[in-house]
Amino acid sequence: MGAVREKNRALVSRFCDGRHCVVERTSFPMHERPLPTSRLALALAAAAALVACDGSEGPVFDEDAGTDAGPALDGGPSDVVAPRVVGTSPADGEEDVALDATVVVTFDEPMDTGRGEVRFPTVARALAPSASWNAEGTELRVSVAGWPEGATVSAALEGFADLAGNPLRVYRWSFTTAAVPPIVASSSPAEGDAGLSARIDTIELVFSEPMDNTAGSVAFADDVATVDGIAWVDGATLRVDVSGLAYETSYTLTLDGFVDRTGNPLDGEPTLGDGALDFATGVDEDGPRVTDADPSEGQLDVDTARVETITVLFDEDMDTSVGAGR
Ligand SMILES: [Ca+2]
Ligand SMILES: [Ca+2]
Ligand SMILES: [Ca+2]
Repeated sequence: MGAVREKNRALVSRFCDGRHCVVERTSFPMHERPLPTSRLALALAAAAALVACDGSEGPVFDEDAGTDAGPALDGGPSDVVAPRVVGTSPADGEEDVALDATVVVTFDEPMDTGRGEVRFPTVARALAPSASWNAEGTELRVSVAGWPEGATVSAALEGFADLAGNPLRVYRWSFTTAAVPPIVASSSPAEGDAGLSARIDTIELVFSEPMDNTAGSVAFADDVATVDGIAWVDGATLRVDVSGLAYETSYTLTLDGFVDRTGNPLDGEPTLGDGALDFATGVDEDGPRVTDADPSEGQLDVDTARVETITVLFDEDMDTSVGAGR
């Protein structure tokens, strides 16, 4: 059986606006009528407007890198076929996209690398995108400073054209980024530290990402010591003021209600093992410290005639069988 081949006719049209020319070939079966000229002109005018658009929002690629090289007006084979996108990464509809993912767009032919704009209209924050082409001009890579978490990102290609100036139709797709729970990246003392001084009065927790600084609380299990207060040093670092620690004692500092800035709860497993910071103090190797005296250190207006007693306070119980004041 021979294949039935239908004859086609083609209508080639050119529209120029002084800076740009658009050439479009419309083919249609012999038995059909071509698109009415008025409708075709409208469609091409819209395409020409896209080519001329300089993209005042979002990343704009170097306008000097290319020229409007339309096909030759007289004679010779010329490219009148619009370029197409043959693939994107992330793909349309892809989920759980890594927050450092590079967007890669592959075209079916070499493109004018001086044109075009990739926009991410649903992303509110600045992405600081940087774009680069492969040597053939068929693959565009866009890196950003980091996608927002758990977000649907819409992407749009606007103003792209092939080497002959044939515009790419506006191309849109979307993907969803991963939600990443925060973890405690490090702490001081660290999980499992032992032999520490009981003089610890500050615990520092460093999270893996900026946190919701209005959420979260810490406490010592069994109230064996006191949390005097917490303060965020920066968005990801929490200082915990503590007191009342004793020597040769194990402590468990529990963390509750901490979430990142998109509401993902803290994953306490990776660093803390069980979601709580465990550490232990060791034997007393700290020399006693004077915490107060009367008259006080450096006091200038002491009436020596009236001072009969000098009082010195230490920070711990002392061996009272040794020591003398002179
Ligand atoms: Ca082409
Ligand atoms: Ca997160
Ligand atoms: Ca632990």
